[in-house]
Amino acid sequence: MARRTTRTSHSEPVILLTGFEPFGGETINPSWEAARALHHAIIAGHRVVAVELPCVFGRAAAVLGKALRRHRPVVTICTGQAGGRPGLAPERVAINVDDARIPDNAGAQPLDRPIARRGPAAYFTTLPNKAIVQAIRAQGIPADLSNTAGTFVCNHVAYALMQWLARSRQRPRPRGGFIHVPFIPEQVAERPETPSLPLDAIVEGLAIACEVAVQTQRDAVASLGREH
Ligand code: PCA
Repeated sequence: MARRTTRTSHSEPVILLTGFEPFGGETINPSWEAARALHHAIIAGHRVVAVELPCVFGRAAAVLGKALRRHRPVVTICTGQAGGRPGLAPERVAINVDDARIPDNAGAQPLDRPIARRGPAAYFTTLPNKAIVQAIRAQGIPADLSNTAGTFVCNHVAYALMQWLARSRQRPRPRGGFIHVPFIPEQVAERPETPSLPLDAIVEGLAIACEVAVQTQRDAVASLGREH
């Protein structure tokens, strides 16, 4: 179990942990519920600061940018809901496209639009994703490496985060990435065939991710790839 206390002297280096507001007709977003449960936790000598992001293209990246400037985190983990996934899923990559299947919470539905006109096609995230998956699984919580964060607001935020980190002059170089989380049981009460994970397990999984992220410089070598 990731050891955490809640002492809040403000001298520790910061882990920024973001979650999203509800979207797509849901009344709750487990990513924010889990992130806020860890607000002010002390994990491996680092203080967690949780920030809620709007599920809105552009504005979500702006709120994230403000939090990055304010807190100067050494590690940033953005999280979002991925309904239908069975476990926590660190994302390997963020791609330079907004292509929304549904409108965001401000009614915008960009199609095939680059996030950054002159930006690279994609960024790899810089968390030790495989070590995180292994450590979460070791606590009996389902997790898997994901190779696509989709093309909605989560991917948009992951791309904005990685662009920010690539340009950062902070040293040592701050690291970051994105973790998708499943529904929690109350969201699937009427569709019990859809997978879910109790909120406590998601919170624990994210605490483990924070701990591994600050303690692991070089990712684990593990066979977590897939054919398709
Ligand atoms: N999930 C969405 C956006 C906000 C969230 O929690 C996504 O996966 O893009």
